[in-house]
Amino acid sequence: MSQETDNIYASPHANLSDFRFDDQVASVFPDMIKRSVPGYSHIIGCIGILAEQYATEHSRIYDLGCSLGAATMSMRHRVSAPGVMIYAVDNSEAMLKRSADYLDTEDSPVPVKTVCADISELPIENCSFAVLNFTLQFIAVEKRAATIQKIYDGMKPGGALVLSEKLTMEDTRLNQLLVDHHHDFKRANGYSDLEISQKRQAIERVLLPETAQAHIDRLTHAGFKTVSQWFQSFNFASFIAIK
Ligand code: GEK
Repeated sequence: MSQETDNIYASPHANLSDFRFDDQVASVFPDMIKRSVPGYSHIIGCIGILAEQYATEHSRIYDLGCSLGAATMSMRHRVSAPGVMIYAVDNSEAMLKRSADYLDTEDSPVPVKTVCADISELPIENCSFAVLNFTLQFIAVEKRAATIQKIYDGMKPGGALVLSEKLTMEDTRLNQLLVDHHHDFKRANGYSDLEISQKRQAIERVLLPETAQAHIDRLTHAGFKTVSQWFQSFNFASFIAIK
């Protein structure tokens, strides 16, 4: 993976435009996400462990909003069921182009098909395991229920979805506390106050967090029988939903 340092917001931007997954972001993405999302590497490792458990013979795994393919690579290292194909999907051409560069360097018996598509419009079929690792938060709130429903409908009984998201807390004081601690985390990882505040402004109209309960309700309403939050670090969490 690229070792380029994220300094996109290090100097003042006169006109801050909305955050986009363009070539500049793709070129620093591994550094950006590790320094910005508490628990990211742990979640990526656990996604591989879960995929190994849930992937069944001749089924599909979907990595939805795959970016550079970190979750795909983690799953690829562990899945042993025969005939599994991983669909690594993203609507950013810049991300997908770089993901193909990384994935092609690996020799693995688990084939990966990269797909440039909007996940809210992608057909899902024969799925045993799906991953939405910090992706649903970028989809318009009114499209989220249909997206989750489509994943459920295309999933085999016993299959599972991992959904990781930045959260907002119902309690406004707790919410502010966790936002502050997240910024402490970023500062401890070398981001300046200017970088933190410019990134926040750039992303606030693009990344729309919801409460844990909103996610649990949506997953349950789609039909998932078992829904559980299995991870949280500050205001970042991950859920597993089993059909
Ligand atoms: C990881 N999962 O490293 N359709 C497809 N892709 C989308 C859409 C959409 N509608 N909206 C956003 N994306 C990755 C990290 S990053 C999270 C995911 C973050 C894509 C977008 O292009 C980007 O690559 C990804 O979702 C979100 O495990 O940057 O906070």
